[in-house]
Amino acid sequence: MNRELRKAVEEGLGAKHKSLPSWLFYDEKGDRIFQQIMHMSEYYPTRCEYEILDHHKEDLLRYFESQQSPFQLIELGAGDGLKTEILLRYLCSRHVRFTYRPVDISASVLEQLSRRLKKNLPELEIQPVNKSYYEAVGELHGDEKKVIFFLGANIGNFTPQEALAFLKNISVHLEGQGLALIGFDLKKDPRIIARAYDDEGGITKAFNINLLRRLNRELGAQFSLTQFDHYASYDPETGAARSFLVSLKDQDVPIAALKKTYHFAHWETINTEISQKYDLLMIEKTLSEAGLEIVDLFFDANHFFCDVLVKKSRQ
Ligand code: AVJ
Repeated sequence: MNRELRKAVEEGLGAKHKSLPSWLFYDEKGDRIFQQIMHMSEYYPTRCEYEILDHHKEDLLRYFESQQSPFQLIELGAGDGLKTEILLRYLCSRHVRFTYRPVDISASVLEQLSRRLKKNLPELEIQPVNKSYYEAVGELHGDEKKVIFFLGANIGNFTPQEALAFLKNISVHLEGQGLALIGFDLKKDPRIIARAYDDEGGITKAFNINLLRRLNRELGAQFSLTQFDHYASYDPETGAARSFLVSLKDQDVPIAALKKTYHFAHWETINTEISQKYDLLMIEKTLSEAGLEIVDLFFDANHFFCDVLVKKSRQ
């Protein structure tokens, strides 16, 4: 983990336009701040997807059952799994035979999830996987039928090109009767999106700045947490919402574990996240290029968010 971390930081801060990968957000404190984000009034995606899963649980069950159980329900980037719990509860109440395999890069969030589910749904068979989803997808095998969940607009952290590559990889693992349910955050009033990534209460700012605190702790970096600000932008043409840390002065920051010092010019930025928004045309095009066929589309009442059920296309 530490090697990966060092490599990511070295690459990102060594680039002409500095960046840090968004998986760095999720240390213990970052997990907690993200849970706060999910409860913010400005952050609509969680509520929308909650609504979708709740309203369409019968439909989803029908699709899952049309193939014979038992199946593996693999959730990539499960996080605290609160949304998925609605569906898990429903599947358990219907005595559907499946194993739930939540995959997450954060050990602490997985731990929390497993503990809660063991208590709330003792009959659920659960096998947590503490890995990045790249690793987890690479290790998918076996003949057992798979239903892959990639919810919460996690796919938005990829650029559209990266998303395509990732989906191609998923399609390889849907051989046979596999299904995948993928969450896409949709283009909407740009002001609503802008607010979701720059809330009044400064929680998203704290989330972004926490990344520097993590580098201070884990790599012996000396970032001053007050000398960087949070800035979020949304481009309604491309659908890219992007987050930055902005250097508030000309400064040099040593990072002990890398034996390097990085220079930040006044107003220089570090791009820390992309949260890509899609329209239906982009979704259809991306999925079909990835070799996936749409089985069904589920929306919330506002059409802010969309969960798409796909299978591998024939041919
Ligand atoms: C967890 C990637 C879905 O991009 O909306 C929330 C993370 N970042 N606020 C998103 C996030 C800032 C979130 N995802």
